[in-house]
Amino acid sequence: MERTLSIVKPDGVSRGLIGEVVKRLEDNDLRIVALKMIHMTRPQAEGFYAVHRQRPFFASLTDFMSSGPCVVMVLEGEGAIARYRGLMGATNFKDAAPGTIRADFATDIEKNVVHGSDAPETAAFEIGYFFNRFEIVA
Ligand code: 3AN
Repeated sequence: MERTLSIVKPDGVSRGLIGEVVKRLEDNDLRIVALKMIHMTRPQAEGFYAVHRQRPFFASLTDFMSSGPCVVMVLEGEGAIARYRGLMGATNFKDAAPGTIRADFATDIEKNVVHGSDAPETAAFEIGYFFNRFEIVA
């Protein structure tokens, strides 16, 4: 069993896509074991994306991620990290495979509806960033 962090980003929340994302998770056997809505401050978004601090899009990305509420979830399942990234599609929606969340809904490389952890180490950091162990169901 593997766990991964999923975020419905501010564009996904404001466009009414929470249910659409949740439906795809449930249909694909990614069990939601924690879920909440948050509105990050800019410093909180900067902490979350600290690995991207040197990237040219860091200021814009953290501005966007703190611009409105997000839904953060912990997903559990066999190969959850790769399977959820498969459902999300490529970072740039123009490269995302047909039928993926980003191909179907993203409008922009930055405003791309969802986030998912990319490796076990990042999943552990990202889950711990938002959830304590009492908030994750067994
Ligand atoms: P992913 O979310 O697909 O794992 P990362 O981790 O490379 O992608 O990038 C984190 C976030 O930064 C992306 N979800 C996207 O919002 C933003 N981003 C990535 N690359 C760019 C870019 N070239 N220009 C603007 N924003 C970007």
